[in-house]
Amino acid sequence: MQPISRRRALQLGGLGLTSIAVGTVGLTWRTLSGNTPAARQELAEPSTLTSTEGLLTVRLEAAEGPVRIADRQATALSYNASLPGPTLRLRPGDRLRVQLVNRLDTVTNLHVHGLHVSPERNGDNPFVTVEPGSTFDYDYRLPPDHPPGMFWYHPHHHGMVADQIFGGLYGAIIVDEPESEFGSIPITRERVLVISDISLNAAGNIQPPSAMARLRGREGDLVLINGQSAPTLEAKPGERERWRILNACTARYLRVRLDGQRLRLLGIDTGRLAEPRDVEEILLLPGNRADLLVTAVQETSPLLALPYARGQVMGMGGMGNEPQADSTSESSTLATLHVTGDKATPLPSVTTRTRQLDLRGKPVAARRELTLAMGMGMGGGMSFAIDGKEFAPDRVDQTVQAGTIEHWTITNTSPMDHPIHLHVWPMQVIEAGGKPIEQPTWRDVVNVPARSNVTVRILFDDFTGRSVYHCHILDHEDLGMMGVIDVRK
Ligand SMILES: [Cu+2]
Repeated sequence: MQPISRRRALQLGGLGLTSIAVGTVGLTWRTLSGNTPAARQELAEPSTLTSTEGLLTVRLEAAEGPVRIADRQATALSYNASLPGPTLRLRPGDRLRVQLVNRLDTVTNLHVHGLHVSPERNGDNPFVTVEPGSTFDYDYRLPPDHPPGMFWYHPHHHGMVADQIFGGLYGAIIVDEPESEFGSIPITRERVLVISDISLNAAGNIQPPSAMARLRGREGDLVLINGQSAPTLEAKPGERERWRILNACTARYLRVRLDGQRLRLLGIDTGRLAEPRDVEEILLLPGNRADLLVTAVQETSPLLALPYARGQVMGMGGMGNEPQADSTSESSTLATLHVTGDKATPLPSVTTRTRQLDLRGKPVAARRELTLAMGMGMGGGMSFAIDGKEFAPDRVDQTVQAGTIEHWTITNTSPMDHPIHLHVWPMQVIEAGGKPIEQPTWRDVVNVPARSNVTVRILFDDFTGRSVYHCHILDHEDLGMMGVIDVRK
């Protein structure tokens, strides 16, 4: 039997079926997963695989099967039977070889999100198809000047992406600072925090989203951190931690707060800010990562994800059984940080400075205007398009000259925000809503707010080949909001 969704339950409640609805809703994975403080677990990290002598060779087996989620046995998708998959730790100049084994009953492939590597052949090629029961050998070569940061891997086969990531297929990649800079940030410890969301029914199986949830971009009713539900972290007063936070959610925007402690942002997505910046809140779009210094100050702080209003799917009255609700996520407690014990010996202060590349004022080879739109499609369904076209793998939408800088203005005519992601080449955001940004930021996922626009500059420095740009609300990408870029010599 299909368990009744909470919204559906509310509707049934309105029809006088409250007792039935409540009875069913009581039996979800979330309520079974013990939310009492005694049941809370310490945060555990995914296993880490580190390169040696410039090489990391990994076998990733994608399969459906038993896996621990929120401290119980569920049935989901995972790499190597763990959710998240192993963390891959690299240095600039390294070679990463991944043997992807597809034990799923659907096609898949692998994308290394944010890595600046070749998109051709068995590199970061989103056009590869790995059939069920077969394997594919990926070979990624990081340039010696690859920026440090947190990146991640996940499937990217068009039409399958949202289901496979929501189901549990993701893992972190960390590119450390080059040897010469290692140790430049004194810390007590480092933590990898992979945030994801999922919906499971009472039996612990994945709950597929409704048609309307796909249009909005599905948000799971469980928000996980390293596959756990609201775990605890401990630190001594004065300790300084480096947190690498990934938003691996399929569509959920995360407004992350940790009130009471001191937060300094080292970078978002790729590379580092010119210098650490004090922050109170970080907005992480789906796919974004934060490199954050946390200095323990106060006794206890919840790590919160506050609601973010992504807008509405308009003109969809009569579609599906659900009311026309907007896409504002609920507030959730991701974890709790307990600061206890004796005061730690103070660490040397952070003096790190980095020179950031600035593409403003540089010669631009081409200016492009891209338009993200939602509308009624041919068959009466909703269409998600870029420049009026849905994704077609054999059509090239943007041809770019390698070795040049381009200036892209991306306009969103729809009533929902869309986070735009370009593979391989990071974007420097220079304008938002037509106004220049004082301190331009480097991102590989950029928010294009509802009925607004952003302007970015992109350095197509070295790699050639075909790749993609798309909305990182992965249901929208699967529904067609993706284009093909071809960078040629
Ligand atoms: Cu979108």
